Amino acid sequence: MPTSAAVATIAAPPALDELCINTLRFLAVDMVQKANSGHPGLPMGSSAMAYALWDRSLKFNPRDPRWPDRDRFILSAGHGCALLYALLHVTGFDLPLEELKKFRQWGSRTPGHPEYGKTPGVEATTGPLGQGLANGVGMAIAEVALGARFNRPNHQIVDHFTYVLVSDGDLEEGISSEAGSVAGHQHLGKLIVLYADNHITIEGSTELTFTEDRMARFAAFGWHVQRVQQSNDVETIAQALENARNETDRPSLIAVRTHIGFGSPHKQDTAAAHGEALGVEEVRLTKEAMDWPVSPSFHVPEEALQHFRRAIARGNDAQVEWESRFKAFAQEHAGLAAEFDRVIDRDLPNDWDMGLPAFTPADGPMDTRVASGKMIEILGTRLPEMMGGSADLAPSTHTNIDGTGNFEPEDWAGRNMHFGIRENAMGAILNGMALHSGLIPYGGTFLIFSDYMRPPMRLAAMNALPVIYIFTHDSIGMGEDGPTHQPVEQLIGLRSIPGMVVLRPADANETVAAWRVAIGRMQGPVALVLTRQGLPVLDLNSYPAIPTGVPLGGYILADSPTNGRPDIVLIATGSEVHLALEGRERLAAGGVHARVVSMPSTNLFAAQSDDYRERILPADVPILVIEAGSPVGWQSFVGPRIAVIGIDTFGSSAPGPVVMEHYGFTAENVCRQAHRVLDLLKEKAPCALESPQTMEGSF
Ligand SMILES: Cc1ncc(C[n+]2csc(CCOP(=O)(O)OP(=O)(O)O)c2C)c(N)n1
Repeated sequence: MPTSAAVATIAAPPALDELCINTLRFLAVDMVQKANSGHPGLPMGSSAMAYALWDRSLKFNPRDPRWPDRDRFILSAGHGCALLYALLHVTGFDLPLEELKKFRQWGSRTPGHPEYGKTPGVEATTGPLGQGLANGVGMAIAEVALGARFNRPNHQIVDHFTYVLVSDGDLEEGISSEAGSVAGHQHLGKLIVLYADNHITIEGSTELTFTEDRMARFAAFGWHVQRVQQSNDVETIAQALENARNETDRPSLIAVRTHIGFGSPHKQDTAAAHGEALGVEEVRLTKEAMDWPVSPSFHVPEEALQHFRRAIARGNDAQVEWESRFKAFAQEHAGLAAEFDRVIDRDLPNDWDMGLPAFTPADGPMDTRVASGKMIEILGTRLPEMMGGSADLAPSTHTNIDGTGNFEPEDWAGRNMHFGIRENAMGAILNGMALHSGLIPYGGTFLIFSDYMRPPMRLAAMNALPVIYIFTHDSIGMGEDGPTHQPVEQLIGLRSIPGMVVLRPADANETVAAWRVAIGRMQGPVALVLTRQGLPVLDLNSYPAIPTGVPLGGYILADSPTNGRPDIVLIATGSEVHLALEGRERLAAGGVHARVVSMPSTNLFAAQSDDYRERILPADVPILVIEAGSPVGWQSFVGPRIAVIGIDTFGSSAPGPVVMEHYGFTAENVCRQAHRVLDLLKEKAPCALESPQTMEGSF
């Protein structure tokens, strides 16, 4: 068990630095203690290196957290977010001390892990380890790509660094190797990673699990690597950061030998400091050992605050200086400057979707992946901010934009990205590109391998990031490769991610409409699910509802001959729509009037009004669903009236019972919903449940 004597062996920084570092440390300790929940260890050990970065070099403006040329900082080890919140508060972001006191409570701006969009200054939602590091790679890619497009001689308007703070867990996750390899290969010299090398994870020492030479591993990826032995040695850490910035050809990893729970007499250097409050007594002992007032808690010494708050003037100066440079740039390159503003705001040019192709049956049969490829060609030419590629499947996913060149170290202006066979990193890199802003990122692979990129897709949905996925080979219809490559449960899996829009178009014309939805969606990811096999092209003269129907998720493609009440509704998606049309004809021959509803997106359909959905799927008409995928999820459309108490949004950070109650998981709500269903059945009325927690017809 380490003692306070062990603490004393670690060199102390000069007085003001030490005061500032301890301010961060004890704010984090007090936040976790007050919430009685969270992770004090990493903040306590990493405060000095975070301070070295934020105080000495990070370019940011607390009063304008979205300023385009700010440095990006990602806390990949999101569990240590008390440190980030402390930094944001003391440097003057709009995060009052009161918010720190509400750490992990319902409705606060200090959730249990950093959430993009909830807290000013938080650049990415992190917590799932490894993702933040790969987000950083995506941000660094965005920086060089935008630099290549917009910078001109004497006008460096895109010129910032991306910093990431990682823990052991981040580097243990496989995604760190995928992303590290991409960063090294691409020579992303402005990516700088600080590693809290504290030798401890949840189960104990890293000796249990993590014994390779991490420095050698990243050096092998092509990184510049440095070690700092003294975790509190601000000057040496600042010097290492300076070295890293001067190393322009390689990304940098700086391993700082930190000590989890630094300063805690009984918990420093133990896993006990990782994931629970220190405890009232240990907080007292730690504060006493480090000469910090035991009370009041949340103590911020005036001298430290004044020092930290210099960040406001510094940040303002940096931004003003950049704005004057941007003005000079705009004077010389007016069109380019306007274009820069447009892409940073993710505005679209007025005519971006004018004159998109209308395919005819003579063009078919056509795989929807091929139709998508044609759209990428067209849209990629109109929208230079589109940038993406595939995880080594571009010839199959049709994701390249011809004539734009490859994104590679020799040509960062290239827009065709070769992610290599690294789906997880691809997803997280796309997220980083979207978080950076200025690009419309997209990435493709076979639908089956979307499983490999589910973690970043979930985060894209949570962060409402406009990322586009192109998933081809979308069903057993892809054929010979067999069950390892034939997706079954992936469709419902994707649909079940709150905020994800999945579109599975039925032909080339629905694919055009699907791309229009994807590009037009400013917030939130879209998955385009496409066939490998050729499909007949639906004639727009016979099926004029396609362009307006697809954005609604589901629409009547072909109705019963009388246009009256159908005997049955056939719902189909993607390639199975053609089967439904054929079935409808055969049924008609036997006197059965069938309506074909094409439903490229259950997510979009579920978001339509009850009235619209009722019109498409009348309550008392039987339904047959045809989709070459798992039937799970369709029941809520096709069964008798069903009410579900479930969750169709992401959760919230607060004590468990509070969260459950807010999401409707109470006995009272069970009774209320049961009575509503009973009443509805009695009335035989169409179901119109309105509670946000009641997912009638959702997935
Ligand atoms: C993908 C993923 N798996 C598991 C976890 C749960 N988890 C949170 S922190 C952690 C490891 C803690 O070790 P380390 O990364 O070294 O952080 P430290 O102990 O220094 O705080 C784990 C397994 C997670 N957040 N993300």
